[in-house]
Amino acid sequence: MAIKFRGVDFIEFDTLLTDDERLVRDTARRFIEDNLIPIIEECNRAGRFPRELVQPMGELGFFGASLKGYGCAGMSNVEYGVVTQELERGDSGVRSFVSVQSALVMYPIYAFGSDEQKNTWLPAMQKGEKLGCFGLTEPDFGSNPGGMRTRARKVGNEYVLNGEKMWITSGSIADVAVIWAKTDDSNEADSIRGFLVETDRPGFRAEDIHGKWSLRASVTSSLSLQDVHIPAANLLPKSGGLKSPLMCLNQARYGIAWGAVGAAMACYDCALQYSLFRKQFHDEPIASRQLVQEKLAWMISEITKAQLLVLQVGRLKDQEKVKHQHISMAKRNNVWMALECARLSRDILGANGVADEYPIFRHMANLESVKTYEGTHDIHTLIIGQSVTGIDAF
Ligand code: TGC
Ligand code: FAD
Repeated sequence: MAIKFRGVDFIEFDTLLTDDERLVRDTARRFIEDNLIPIIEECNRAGRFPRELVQPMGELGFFGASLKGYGCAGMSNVEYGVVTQELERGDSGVRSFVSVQSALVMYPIYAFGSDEQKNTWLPAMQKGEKLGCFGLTEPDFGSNPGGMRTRARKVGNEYVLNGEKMWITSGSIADVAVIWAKTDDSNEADSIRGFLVETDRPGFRAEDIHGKWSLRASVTSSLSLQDVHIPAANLLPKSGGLKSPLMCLNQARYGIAWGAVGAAMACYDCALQYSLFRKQFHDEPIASRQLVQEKLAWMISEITKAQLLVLQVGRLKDQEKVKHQHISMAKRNNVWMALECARLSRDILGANGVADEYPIFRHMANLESVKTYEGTHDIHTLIIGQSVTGIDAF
């Protein structure tokens, strides 16, 4: 039984969006409906990233969408947000790919790069001709990236990089890796710097992580750098300190906060439609039962609150007033909300909820990763806690 997504808007949320924002949202929605929905279950089963969508997504301006110049679409943050919402309504792995390309690779080149680096990479990345990955996490340093062991040693006019990065989205399909490493030629506080490492350099290896039950349509790899020589000009000159990668994470976490709303909408709308045609007891739809209605009411209430939260964060971002703790609240709340919606929706579908004829279980499994990456749920709890108390409890 195919269920077609109808959109989710309980309190005329659309009236809070401008005409341009709705147009961007509707364009992304149509693209996902026509191009991703028909193939995503097959990709998920096969553990295949739908690479054929990269070029069309580039043509629609999805990569580096909120950057200005270099062929980028120059969207507002809210417009970029509604794009990530629709991407993740399709699949978190596809949204992940776009987040990494845009927020974690193009953004640091844009914010910390030299003119030459920007001209070399941004126009090609905007079109999807070149792909990127972001290497921060290491096998022993996930939530605490400041402890990283990867080192960049200055030797003449080169840097020599050594280290291991783990759980890197798009690692083995990337042309360039943004690698965060400690240097010995800066003071301790600023010693973490970003480097552009072309992935065909000798000593660079990317190996895919297999056996994931989550984000199966996304490539996840481990990276090994053994005496990788890069020109000193590959250093991102304006990067300095842990703050630099954290600034990139703010961009990506913001997109995730919108994306999670998309995943929740997909699950809720599917469960609502199913509950109206699935009949049990007295030949009546399960939607007529109070316990089922309670689940639907919970979901639509939480989705609505999440929409308002992320829209306000987006408006603040567009006014350059957003703080990183605002983004943490939106990421933490919205991903948690989406995972709860996925679990409740799965339950409403009964046995059908575990089949990939419906999108719900895939979203649920994907959201388990989304809850962990870009700062776990609990790390964002501590970021909010630090913000309101002034006390660091990490
Ligand atoms: P701490 O001493 O608190 O901070 C170091 C410096 O950074 C500043 N800062 C921030 N700046 C900008 N944005 C933020 N969000 C910032 N948070 C902190 C801070 O003010 C300080 O500045 P300064 O001038 O004093 O030097 O650092 P800490 O070592 O105590 O760690 C803080 C903590 C735990 C919040 C941080 O390390 C953290 O966020 N951990 C989570 C790690 C994480 O999110 N990793 C993500 C890896 S990438 C990924 O998952 C991609 S998934 C891809 C996909 O979407 O598919
Ligand atoms: P840990 O840090 O070991 O945490 C384990 C548990 O301990 C969590 O519940 C955590 O909340 C808790 N914990 C840790 N510290 C504290 C504390 N102080 N107080 C209370 N609880 C605490 N990284 C990249 O750099 N680039 C990528 O592209 C990327 N893509 C990813 C894709 C996928 C599919 C996944 C799953 C991860 C990806 N990551 C990426 C890594 C991701 O950012 C890390 O997994 C995440 O930051 C958590 O680190 P960890 O897995 O090492 O968990």
